[in-house]
Amino acid sequence: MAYELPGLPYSYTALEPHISKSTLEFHHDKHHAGYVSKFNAAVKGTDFDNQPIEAVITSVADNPEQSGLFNNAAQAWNHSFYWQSMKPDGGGKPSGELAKKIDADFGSYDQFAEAFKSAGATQFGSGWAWLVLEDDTLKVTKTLNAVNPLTNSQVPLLTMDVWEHAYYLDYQNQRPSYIDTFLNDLLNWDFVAQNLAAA
Ligand code: MN3
Repeated sequence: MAYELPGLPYSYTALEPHISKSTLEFHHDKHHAGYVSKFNAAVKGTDFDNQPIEAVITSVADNPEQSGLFNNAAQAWNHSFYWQSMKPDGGGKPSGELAKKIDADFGSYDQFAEAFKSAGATQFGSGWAWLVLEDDTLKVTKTLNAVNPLTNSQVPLLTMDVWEHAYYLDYQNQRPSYIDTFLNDLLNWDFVAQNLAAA
């Protein structure tokens, strides 16, 4: 059964001026769509054909012979998760139970923000920054290329794409500016809270 490309959870102009319509059109309609169609082609006829995409990702993560299937499955999943990690008028500090959990596990919101910025800025080349839950504790991590926390038995709560295609049209080589904007204007804490509650 083919995995379907999910639509964006907002309009193509909804994140402007922070992320342009042009970026979302290329990023969703070309990059994300490309991963989805390559994943569907790679999984077709294999033992994984009818499995949930998360099961495919964790099953083939450690098998170098399945790297094509892994990379496209993980990138299809990562992008779906990334769209939901942003919202119009997002960003800033979380509230309620989530704010308390951030304070308890990082010391303060500012310490979380510094850790997240650093993860995104220091991921050399292409990859992702994440907020995850591991053994009931919040952690910030970064991953290379398509790798995601599902392969480390961590629960993903939030992600930020730091591949150049995520920000180059709007920020050129200024990755730190994109990261600041993600934290201040885009981050969807409702999605984080929902993932934490389900964990
Ligand atoms: Mn991307």
